[in-house]
Amino acid sequence: TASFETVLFEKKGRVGLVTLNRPKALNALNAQLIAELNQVLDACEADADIGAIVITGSEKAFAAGADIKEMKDKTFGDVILQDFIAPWERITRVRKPVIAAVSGFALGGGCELAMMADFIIASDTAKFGQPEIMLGVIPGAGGTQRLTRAVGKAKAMDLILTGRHMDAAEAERAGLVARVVPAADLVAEALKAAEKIASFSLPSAMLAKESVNRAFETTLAEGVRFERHAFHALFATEDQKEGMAAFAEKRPPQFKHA
Ligand code: CO8
Repeated sequence: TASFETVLFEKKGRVGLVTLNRPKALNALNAQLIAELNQVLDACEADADIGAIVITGSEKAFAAGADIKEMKDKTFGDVILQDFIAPWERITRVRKPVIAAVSGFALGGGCELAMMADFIIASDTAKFGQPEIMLGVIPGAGGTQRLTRAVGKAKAMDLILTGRHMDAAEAERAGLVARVVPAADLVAEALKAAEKIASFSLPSAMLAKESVNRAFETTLAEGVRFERHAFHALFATEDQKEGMAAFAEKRPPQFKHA
């Protein structure tokens, strides 16, 4: 496996485990980290033996936002010509399931990165926030849109306009995170969930994810039509035959991810 400076990568069975690794900067997201993360995601997508991806940080920080020191002197000309932030969206085009395992700070771009995953498992120490307003800007990697869809207008406005942090319990109540687990178990629990997902037929997991995402991008009628076509298409896979035969024969299925 290629080695990088700002992210660590390990294969755990059929799961790709990506660890953000700029501990001295609380995993602040700079251009190098995003470039390396994107290379790891490309490799996970290309690897037929990976069925799900977990992205995590350290116990203290998932990521404390975009790297403020790197961005502070950029001009309008710089950011518009570079299309600053565009490379961050690579993760939203990953077709395999992605879990964000969040401990400690997930602020600004860190919260936005976590929200680009398919779901978030948080440790009881997690803190979420969009504090960009305190820096004279606003969220720039989808925070105003994804947070609002996740928690509704009232709490999104509260967090984005005041810059306050939300703890794990509040984030779970609000629907931002799927589960909260003790900090010491975070990575093990996220890997367990990812291993379970990766044990199922990959085509079905990919179409399940794509179908859920349609709920955010189209009307109910179009979304249901998309789901119906995807459901029908899965009857062309060997895994559908195997999954249903195994149920009828009272044995575990042997999926081939095909
Ligand atoms: N950027 C750069 N360095 C950072 C960042 C950051 N976002 N966050 C922390 N660090 C650095 C600190 O500067 C410090 O470095 P040093 O030791 O060299 O002084 C080190 O990490 C440790 O941080 P602290 O000493 O501050 O640790 P504390 O435990 O006292 O505080 C906090 C932790 C509360 C998380 C605090 O560090 C903090 O408020 N950080 C900034 C949080 C923030 O404002 N995030 C939003 C950034 S803006 C953003 O994400 C815009 C997204 C839009 C898209 C942008 C795309 C690029």
